[in-house]
Amino acid sequence: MSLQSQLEQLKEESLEKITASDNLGSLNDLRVNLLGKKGPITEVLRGMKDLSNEERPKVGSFANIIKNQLQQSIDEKKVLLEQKKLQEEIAAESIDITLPGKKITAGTSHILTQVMEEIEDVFIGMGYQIIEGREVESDHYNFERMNLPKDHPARDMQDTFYISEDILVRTHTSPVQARTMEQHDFSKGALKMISPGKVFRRDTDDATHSHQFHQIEGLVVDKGITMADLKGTLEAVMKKMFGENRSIRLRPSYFPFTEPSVEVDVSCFKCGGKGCNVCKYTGWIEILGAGMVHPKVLAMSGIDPDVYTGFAFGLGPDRVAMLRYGVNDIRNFYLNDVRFLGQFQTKE
Ligand code: 2U9
Repeated sequence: MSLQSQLEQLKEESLEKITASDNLGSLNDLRVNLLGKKGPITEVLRGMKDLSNEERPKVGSFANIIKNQLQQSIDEKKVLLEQKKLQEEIAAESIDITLPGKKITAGTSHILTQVMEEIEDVFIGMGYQIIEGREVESDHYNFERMNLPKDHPARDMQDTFYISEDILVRTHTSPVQARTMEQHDFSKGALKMISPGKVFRRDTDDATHSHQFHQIEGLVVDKGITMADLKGTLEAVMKKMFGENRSIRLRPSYFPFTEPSVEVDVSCFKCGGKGCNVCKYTGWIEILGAGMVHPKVLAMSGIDPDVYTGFAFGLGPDRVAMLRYGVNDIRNFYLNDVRFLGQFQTKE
């Protein structure tokens, strides 16, 4: 058999082996065996010494062509086998995208923050300013300016934590209103404000008392403000907070900083007034304290009570949240137990 035929046959056999190779390792072995120094092509070329000068270069170049063809075929096969290997690896490592993902629990704002912001929105809609003020106050603004002079019996109900003889943590948010009143420029219009925030009292904590709780107090001062404004405003607010079908009733009361003073009840949002566990079978829920700002309180803030009048009110967001969500212990709001707090997802 001529060398050329041998080479041709070798080529065919080698191509078959390359085609049959099914992994990169065996393909590499094949490359070393076929094209290496001890390979069959080199072996066949050893017989070239017996050829004529004319034949030798022809066979030589034919052998090179075959070597190049085999090299190319091996390279192509290598690419295929690498792709196949990659596919197998991907298949083995693949993620099942149909599996449910890990749930990320998003935080929520505290339920009291949610309730307070909702109430603030009602007042913003009615043109009120929101003023937060300070939590550490002076005896002067917290008590004196609210018509609670030293030794006034109502101070007993508002004992608090003292930083010094005259500096304390506020017992209500009223000092914010006293500070705002003395700054207000009535030539620019009525004073309409609410002050939401933390307040503190020296109380023994139980299901309905906490030494720290929240208030939202409101104040409107202008010429000609009457009890009718108080009633209309609070009725509108209660309807926005508890539903359009709500009504309110006023009962006489006493606060040192308002005269006359009233307690405000709202008809029960659960039973509509028929009587149920929420309203303790009375049909009414006690929700606000209010009154016309005491003339002395106006005067102490530099406002002439013969020219200006005002109404004020206070409500407890803790109580609103307890009623609305059926929370029977105020301390839940302050224990920071996420099993409790996590139940109140922020409404978007
Ligand atoms: C100024 C003048 C008067 C604020 C008022 C109440 C009645 C009241 C309580 C409700 C539940 C406090 O949160 S609570 O515990 N508040 O009953 N608050 S009138 O009167 C003011 C405030 C500021 C200058």
